[in-house]
This record gives sequence, C-alpha cells and structure tokens, in this order.
Amino acid sequence: MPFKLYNAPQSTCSQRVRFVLNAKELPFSEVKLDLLAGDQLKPDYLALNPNGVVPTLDHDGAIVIDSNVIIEYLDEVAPAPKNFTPHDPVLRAKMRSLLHFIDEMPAAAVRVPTFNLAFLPRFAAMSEDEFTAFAESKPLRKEFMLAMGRKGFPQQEMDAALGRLRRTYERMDAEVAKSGGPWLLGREISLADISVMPAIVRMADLGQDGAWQDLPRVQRWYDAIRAHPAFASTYYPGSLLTERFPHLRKSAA
Ligand SMILES: N[C@@H](CCC(=O)N[C@@H](CS)C(=O)NCC(=O)O)C(=O)O
Repeated sequence: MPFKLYNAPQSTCSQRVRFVLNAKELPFSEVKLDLLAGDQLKPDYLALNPNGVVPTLDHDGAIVIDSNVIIEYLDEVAPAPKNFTPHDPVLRAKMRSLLHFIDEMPAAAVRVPTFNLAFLPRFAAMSEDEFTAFAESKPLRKEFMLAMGRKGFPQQEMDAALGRLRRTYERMDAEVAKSGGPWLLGREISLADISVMPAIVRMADLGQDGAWQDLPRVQRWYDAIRAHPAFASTYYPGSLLTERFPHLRKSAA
C-alpha cells in the first residue's frame, strides 16, 4: 500500500485528507496518534513533521505535510478517476484563494471552541508546571496553548471565534449563491469544499449547527457533503469529539 497516513481520528486536518483518499478510492494505511498523550511531539514523529502536528502523508517514502498541501498533492499524483481541482485556471485560482481563507478563518477559529469545550478538563487536571512543559514542547502551537492556559480562553475569545465562524458560513452562502451551487465553486465538488468540511462538522458536533439555520444554501451544502460516498468512511466510529468526550453532549447544548 503506497500511502501511509499519520493522523488522528478526531483531527479536523486529518479528516480532510481521509476524505480525499476515500473519495479517490486510494487504499491507505493509518498510523493513529493520540494528540492529548503527545504522540505528535515524539522525536520519531518530529523527524517526519517538524511542526509536531497531524496529518503527515508518507507516499512510498516521500513525506508530505500540511493537510491542504497533501490534498493538492493527491490531486496531482492521483488525478483519476476523481479529481477535485478545476481545470479552468480562473476557477483553480479561486479554489486556492478559498483554501487560504479557510486556513486563516474557520480552521483557526474552530480550535478555540474545540479546546475550551472538549480538551479543557484534560488540561485542568495537569499541574501548572506540567501544562507549561506540555505547551512549551509544541513547535507550532506553543503560544496558542499558553494563551489558552489551563483555564481556557475567556468568553471574549470564544465570542470572537464564533464570530469568525459565522462570517465563514456567510462567505460560504455567498459563494454558493454566486456559483449556483450546490458546491462552493458550482456543480463540481472541489478541494475547497473538502477543506472547510471538518470545521462545519466540528461545529455541528459541538451542538452549534443552529448558527447556519438561517442560511439554507449552507444547510443544503452540509446535507450534500454528508451524503457524499466518502463521508461515512472518513468519519468512521471515533471521529467525532462527542464520542470521546461525553461531557460535551451536555455542555455544548
Ligand atoms: N496547517 C496544519 C495544521 C495541523 C494541525 O493543527 N493539526 C492539529 C490537529 S487538527 C494537531 O496535530 N494538533 C496537535 C497539537 O496542537 O499538538 C495542517 O493543516 O496540516
């Protein structure tokens, strides 16, 4: 099997890549990392991915990191039978600008409610010294962790993150309206849809799907991506936060 994916079932960035591999029907093996246990910070893994985050793709020994880069790479090395990059250079450029928007807005914003609602009990159980050492060991997310602290982000930060997510739903609504839908770029699903999918699924998992109820185009987009043949195999059992953290069912409601 030429594709080996280092990832985590509940990691939103990993879910993008699993979706593309599944949609292309490319067989792959998975190495599952426990992110709360710090598997991503072990020397062997850091040698593959110096950012200390998942996912990492090993394609016959070629190491590719960063989920949006990986999904573009997969479209390049396995363009058939399914491809998610438009042929038209203008549409392709549009897709890439959406990928940048998605990484800057929803992918970053979704970490705040995720950490505050799901991971906090785990960090609250650590001593201050343990927490600081854990945060300091993260190459990419040290400052994020230290800003959050063991007590979580303040309400102001939560509200700002939810505001950025709301602006994402509105942007999606506008893109679908412009393109004619059902997808962001029109009739064909693209990497932009796949890239934004995990943030939307995460917010629904956190009980926040009411936030786009007034945007029927986004609701239809969400129904369409959940109906895609690659969705169920991507979100295999254990992929949702509420499966691992039952306390979320109450606190996010
Ligand atoms: N830009 C990177 C971000 C990867 C990332 O943030 N991964 C998260 C899971 S979605 C992670 O590994 N977090 C572990 C940590 O922060 O220590 C990508 O898209 O691959």
